[in-house]
Amino acid sequence: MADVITGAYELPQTMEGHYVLHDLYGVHWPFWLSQSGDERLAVLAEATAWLREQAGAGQMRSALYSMVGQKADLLLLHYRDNPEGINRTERSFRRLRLFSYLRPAGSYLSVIEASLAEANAVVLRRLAERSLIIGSSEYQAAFAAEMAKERKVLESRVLRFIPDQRYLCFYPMSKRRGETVNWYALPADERRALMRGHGKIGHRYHREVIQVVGGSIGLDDYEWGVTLHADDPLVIKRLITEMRFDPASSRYAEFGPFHFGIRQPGDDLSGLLQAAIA
Ligand code: 76R
Repeated sequence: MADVITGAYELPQTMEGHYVLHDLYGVHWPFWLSQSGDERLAVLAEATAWLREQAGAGQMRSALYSMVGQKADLLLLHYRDNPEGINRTERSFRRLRLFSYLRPAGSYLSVIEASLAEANAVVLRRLAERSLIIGSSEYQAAFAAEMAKERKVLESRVLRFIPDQRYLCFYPMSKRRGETVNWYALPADERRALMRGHGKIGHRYHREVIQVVGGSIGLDDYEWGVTLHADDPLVIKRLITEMRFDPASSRYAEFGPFHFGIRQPGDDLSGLLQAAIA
């Protein structure tokens, strides 16, 4: 509570990387299916070439998912260096002939985020093992050198390519700001301890699930967009279930709608749109 009374609060330190757009569409199936085979082939050829160009050779900066359920038919996931890059991509998509056969089914903008708090704690622990005098210039130099290493590691995580696991689960979430339970009114130490607990659980899944957390305060309706990539759909279910019991989520998390998709091998739009015809 001291934080609240004095007004002295400590902001979370984060590092940001690529901007991310989750772009969801439904297909106007009757309209699409009423087109001649030639028209459909021409539309698909144009859209396929576009998607290939967007993905970048071997880079996975854009990827296509076939979505399960009625919320959407397809998801285009884009990673770009800045909002302009995202905006250029969505505008060029709207100019494709394919676009007239689609209906918007939602979008979400975020920027990949990593917490510097954990890196900071790791470095402090590492320095504690060396016999340096805290505050000395030697200590400060060692701290700076170790932090630079940690930043490099974090950089590779926030400036990453799209993971290519078969399944994707995407949902936006916020931390609760209620009158009795309020994440943002917690002292920084408590927030850090809760996130450490969260990270510990998460880390047990790190071989099976790639988590990409996009910060979206000021960018979209919730505070984060969480994307989980895995080859086993039930591991995603298990991980989210376990998180629900962890206080960082059980007390403080609020969730938006969930979206579940299957990676379309080779970003094959034709496969996705023609499969329903066969
Ligand atoms: O980045 C790291 O690996 C450090 C530890 C870590 C942070 C800081 C971490 C680890 N997460 C962090 C931040 Mn996460 N995460 C979620 C969800 O469904 C729910 O209940 C919540 C949705 C899941 C499933 C998940 C999984 N994480 C965050 C943040 C930012 C919050 C903030 O800063 O206040 C959110 C919103 C969030 C949400 N988390 C992990 C995972 C997994 C699997 C890991 C381990 C990653 C690894 O070790 O490779």
